Amino acid sequence: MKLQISGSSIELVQGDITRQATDAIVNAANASLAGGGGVDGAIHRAGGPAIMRETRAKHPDGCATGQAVITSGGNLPARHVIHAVGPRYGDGRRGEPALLASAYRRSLEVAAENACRSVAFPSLSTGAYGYPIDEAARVALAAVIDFLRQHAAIELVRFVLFDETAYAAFRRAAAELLPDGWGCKWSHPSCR
Ligand code: AR6
Repeated sequence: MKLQISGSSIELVQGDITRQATDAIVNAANASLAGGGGVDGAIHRAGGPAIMRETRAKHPDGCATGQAVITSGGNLPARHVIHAVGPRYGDGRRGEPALLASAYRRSLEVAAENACRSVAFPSLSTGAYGYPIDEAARVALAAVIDFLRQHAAIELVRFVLFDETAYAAFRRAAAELLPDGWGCKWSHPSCR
């Protein structure tokens, strides 16, 4: 599914973020940038040890929740990895939505500062960190739409959703947030 926001596009696809040839892919990292499971494990496995070496050298103090830092992409098709730290979900009243929105916004700011025009995101915080997928999808899309309305530097944001549940949640959120502006340029029957 493809959405148009000002001069930029948002794509929703189901797939594996490590295979994306965008200028940058975003990692769902932890605050110590220590590596882990989920997307983080997959990115370091596919990208090779150079990413962790650079992370340790450039960001020895880690990265606060809601923030993002950048490294090169090692062996990945993407040139850069942006390591973003989403919040662990508690009860939803501990600032989780603002921290999650910040992780998306900061990732895009860091991408723009590093001349990236296309960025692929996983669904931050919705695996090990337990953020409910429907709420997370709304926060993620709203944050990206807000950013793209104000900045022309990023031409493409692709959400790469690992499973059908996450993909469906993002599609529902897109239909809610942009009731007139969503649609698939390929017109798959399933996208109508
Ligand atoms: N491509 C795209 N999405 C993926 C992939 C992939 N290859 N693999 C998993 N997902 P998670 P978090 C989805 O747990 O919740 C790590 O240990 C997955 O289905 O990766 O932000 C870090 O080191 C889920 O929907 O990230 C942190 O300690 C989404 O990515 C912690 O987990 C996010 O799941 C971060 O937790």
